[in-house]
Amino acid sequence: MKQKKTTIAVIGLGYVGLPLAILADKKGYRVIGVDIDQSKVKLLNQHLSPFGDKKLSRKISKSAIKATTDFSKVKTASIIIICVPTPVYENQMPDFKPLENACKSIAPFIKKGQLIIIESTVNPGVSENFILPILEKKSNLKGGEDFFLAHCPERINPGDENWRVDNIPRVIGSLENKGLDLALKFYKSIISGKIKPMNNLKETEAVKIVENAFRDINIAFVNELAMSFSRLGIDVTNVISGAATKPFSFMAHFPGCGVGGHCIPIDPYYLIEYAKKSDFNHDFLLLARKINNQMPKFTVEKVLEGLNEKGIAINGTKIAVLGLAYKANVDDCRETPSIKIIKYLKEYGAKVVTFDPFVLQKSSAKSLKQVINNAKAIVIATNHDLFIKEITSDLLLENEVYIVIDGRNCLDKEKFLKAGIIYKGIGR
Ligand code: SAJ
Repeated sequence: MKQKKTTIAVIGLGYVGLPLAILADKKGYRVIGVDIDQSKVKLLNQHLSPFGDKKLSRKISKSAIKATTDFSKVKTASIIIICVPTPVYENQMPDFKPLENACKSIAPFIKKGQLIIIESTVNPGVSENFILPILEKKSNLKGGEDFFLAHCPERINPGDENWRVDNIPRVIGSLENKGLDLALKFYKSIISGKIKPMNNLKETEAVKIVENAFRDINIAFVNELAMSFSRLGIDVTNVISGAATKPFSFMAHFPGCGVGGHCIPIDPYYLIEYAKKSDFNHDFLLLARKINNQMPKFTVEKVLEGLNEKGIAINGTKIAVLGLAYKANVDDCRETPSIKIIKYLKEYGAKVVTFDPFVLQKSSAKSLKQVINNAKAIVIATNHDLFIKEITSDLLLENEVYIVIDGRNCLDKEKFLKAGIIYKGIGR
């Protein structure tokens, strides 16, 4: 007799929820995907990807995920996994509205014995003090007894082919042991990476914030070095590569035109704001954020320097910004530094044109040739493989472009300098 498939419901079919839903489907679960975006649901039920990711499209075409906007469908699931975004407002305060709405939408349909897992990134205390009361109130059930609540912070790394949702190690915490056991059993059934049980929800919530704040402060460290070494005439990327020969106690990070994405520039603010409630100021985390937020302006200063060396005023001059996505070879523009670079250039009166092969719908030019045509300077804001391959000194000279600002230090500086092109990197 064929064993009945366990049904799981994934709430939020974005960069986190969709890969998880596809993986669970592949591992033999019956998967219901719930999203508020009707167009995304329609595409998925036609086995089409709502994202540009070709690999994901192929996996979707082979999956049996049932997508819906109807939250009542979660009542048939044994496990409900919430993977909705947790952005920050303009003032960097955490915006829990998507998470609150998701919890309020599923709560009326929670059944006894169900396990609810939060994958969204939240600061310590949110699962117990914010999410649990919503679930209990709207379901008239008791968390930890009638239903179980666990937290397993997402660790998706968009574009990474080595570390994927099926093999990235995870941490899990819960209100109590039964929930922890159920969650461990689920994740061990779909993930080959190590699954580490934590002592409680707060520790688990803190893990994700700490791992991303770690990255943010390390990027800020090299960004500050870049601004300092830029004045000292020292190539910071060579120095970092030298330091990286030390086989222990050093982890290379690299300076750039800014820190984007849905995790790194956002997660530290969760801890900064939460700690304030206990009258503690994370001065160091905040300083790192300020340094990283300076980088788009620093990049535009390099544009001004380059134009100045050619005696060109920026006002009315065409500047090509290459790259809108926040990191290489993805189409995600959340918190992308490019937006600030474009804003500052426009404030100086530049005529800005943009091109990103992964984000064509937002690009003002539709090809590399078009964006470079008649530009007096180009700014590499995203180190897409295409740019590294196609942006050569010959191409620039053919188009009479004599200034290149390499916001990701991804081009061969020496080649451009030899060709008589003004090359300015970030700290090199
Ligand atoms: N960046 C730098 N210098 C660096 C590394 C990154 O300026 O040395 C910039 C990138 O250009 C980008 C931003 O920082 O604008 C974020 O880059 P990222 O490589 O950290 O990419 P993310 O945002 O996709 O980070 C994810 C995170 N994964 C999760 O949150 C689950 C992060 O924890 C990972 O450390 C990161 O991938 C990774 O290691 O690639």
